[in-house]
Amino acid sequence: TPLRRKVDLDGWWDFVIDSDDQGEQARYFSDFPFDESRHTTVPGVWETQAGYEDYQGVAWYRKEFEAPWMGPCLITFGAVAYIAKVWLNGEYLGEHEGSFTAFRFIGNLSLDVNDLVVRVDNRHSDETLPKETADWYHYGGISRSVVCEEIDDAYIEQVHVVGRLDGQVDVRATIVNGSDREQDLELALSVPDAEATARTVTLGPGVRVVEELRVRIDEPQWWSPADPVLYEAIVTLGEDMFVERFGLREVRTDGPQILLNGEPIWLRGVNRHEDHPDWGFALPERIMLKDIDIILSLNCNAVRGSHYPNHPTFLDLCDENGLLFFAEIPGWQYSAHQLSHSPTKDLLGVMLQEMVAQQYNHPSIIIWSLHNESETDVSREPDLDVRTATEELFALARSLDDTRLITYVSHRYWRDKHFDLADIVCLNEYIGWYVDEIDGADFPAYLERMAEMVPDKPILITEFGAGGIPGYHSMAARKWSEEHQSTHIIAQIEAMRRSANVAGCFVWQYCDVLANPKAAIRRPRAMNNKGLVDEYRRPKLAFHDVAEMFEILAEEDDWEEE
Ligand code: ADA
Repeated sequence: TPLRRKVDLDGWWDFVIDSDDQGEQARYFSDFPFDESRHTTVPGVWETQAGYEDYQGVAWYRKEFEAPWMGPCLITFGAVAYIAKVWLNGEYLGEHEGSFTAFRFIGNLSLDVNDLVVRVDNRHSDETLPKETADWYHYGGISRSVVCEEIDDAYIEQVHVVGRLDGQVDVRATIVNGSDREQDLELALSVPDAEATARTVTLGPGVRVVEELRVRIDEPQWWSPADPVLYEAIVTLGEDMFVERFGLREVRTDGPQILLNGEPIWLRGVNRHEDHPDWGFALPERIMLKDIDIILSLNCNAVRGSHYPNHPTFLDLCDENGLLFFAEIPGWQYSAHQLSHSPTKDLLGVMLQEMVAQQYNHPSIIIWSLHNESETDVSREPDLDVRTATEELFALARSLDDTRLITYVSHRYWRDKHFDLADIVCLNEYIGWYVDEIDGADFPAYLERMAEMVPDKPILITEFGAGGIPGYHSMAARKWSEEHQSTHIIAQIEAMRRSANVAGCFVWQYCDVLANPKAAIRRPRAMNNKGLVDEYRRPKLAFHDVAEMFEILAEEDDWEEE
C-alpha cells in the first residue's frame, strides 16, 4: 500500500510483566504503570530478556507515537504470541488469538500523541491452537512488526491474485466503503506485459464487496524453482493502491506424482521452525535470509513451515528463490476430542482462514496442511465425530483456495481413516529412531504397505530423521552421534527413492530448536537435536551428507525434466 501514509511502530516500547494478571482491572490501558515498566523491542519475545526466559503469563506493551494525520487509521499486527488485547488512546479495539497470523483494527488517531497499549498472554492449554504440550517453545510477545496506516473512507482491504500458465491473471479485490454515503470510484488493475483494465464501481454506504478483474499477460513466464519469475499486480481504487506480487504456476497431482507446471517434481525438503536462541520466534530478516541460503546450499527445493504460518518475509524469500513451501496450521497432535469439539475445532477453521487469506498470493506455497499427527485413526465414535469435522475442514479449505493441494500430516500409517479426503498423503515416520519397526515392518516394508494402501496418490514423507548432538561423534555410530544421524537419514532417503509412490521428503529438521520444557527429559540440552545444523546454524555431519545426496537427486530429476 505505497500511497498510504504510515507510522512504523517497530522499535522501543514500554513493557511490564503482569504476573498477577491484574493490569486490566488496574486499567493499564489508560493508566500505564511507568514506575514498574522498562523498555523492550518490537518485534521481539520476552524470553530473550534476562529474567523472563521461562515466563508464561501476561505482559503489557505500550507505544507512544505521533502521526501526520488524525482520524481513521488501520493498525496491523504481524503476529502476537499468543492472545492480544488492544487499546488505542484508551479505546478498546479488540482481541486476537493465535501466534502466527496477522490481525488489524480500525482506530482513531488524535492529532497529538497517541497511546497504543497491548495486553499479551502466552499461556497455552488443551484448548489453545497449538495445545500446551506441542513440541516447541511457546514464546510470548509482539513477535512480528506493527504498522499504523491512514485509510480513506473507501479503501482496498485485500487483493488475491491467481496467475495461470496461459498468462490469464484473475484478481479478486475486496473493497470497503467505510462512509455513510454512496461513492462512485474507479477500480483499476495493471500488470506488466498485459493490457490494463479499469471500471467505475458504485459503493453503497458501509458495504464490503469483492470485485473481480482479469488481464492477460503476453508471452507469460512461469514461476518455478529453476526460474522463479515474479510479477506485480497494481490495483487502485480512487486514491488507494495495493501492490501484490504473484507468479504464474500450477500445482496438481497425477496418480502418485505431484506436477508443477505439468512436470513431475520430487520434493527435497526440510522442516523449519522459526526459532533462534537470540530471538525466539522473532527472527530478524538477516537470519531468515541466512536460513534461505543454507537451505539452498542443501540443494533443497522445498521447505515445510512446521508447524504454523510463517513470517511473510520468509515466504517472500521463498518466492524469490524458488523454494516450494508446505504451509500448516498448528493443530499439533490434536486428540479426536480436540478435532471434533469447540473451541479447538473452531480455532482450526479460524486460523486456516487467516493463513489462506493472508498468504494466498505467494507462488512458493503449493500445499495447505490442516494439522499434524492428530487422531485421524478415529472416524466416528460416540461423541467423537472426527470424520465430519475433517470433511468440514477440507470443505472450508477448498472453498478458500481451489488452486493448491490440501492435506494433513499423519503418523497413524495404515490405521489412518481420512486419506481419501486429502490430495496427497503426508506421513511422519521415525522407524530406526523412536522404534525399530511397526507391526513387523521396517522402513522399506512400511513404504510398500503405505503404497498399497493409497496407490493412486502421491506420498510425502513429511518428517523423518534422528537426533545428533552437535560435536558428539561415535566410531560405532551410536544413537545421538552425528554419524548415526547422517547414516540414518541417507538410508531413509535411499529407501524412499526406491518407492514409485513417494513424491518427496522433508528431513526433520533444518535446525536444532528449543523444546517444550515439559518434554525436556527426552530432549538433551532441552533442545530438539534433530537439526542438520545446530541452533546457531552451524553444520553437523548430516548437513554435508544430505547436501551431497540432494545434489545427486537434483541431477537425476532435472535430467528427467529436460
Ligand atoms: C513429531 C512432530 C515434530 C517433532 C518430532 C520429533 O513428528 O511432528 O514436531 O516433535 O516428532 O522431533 O519427535
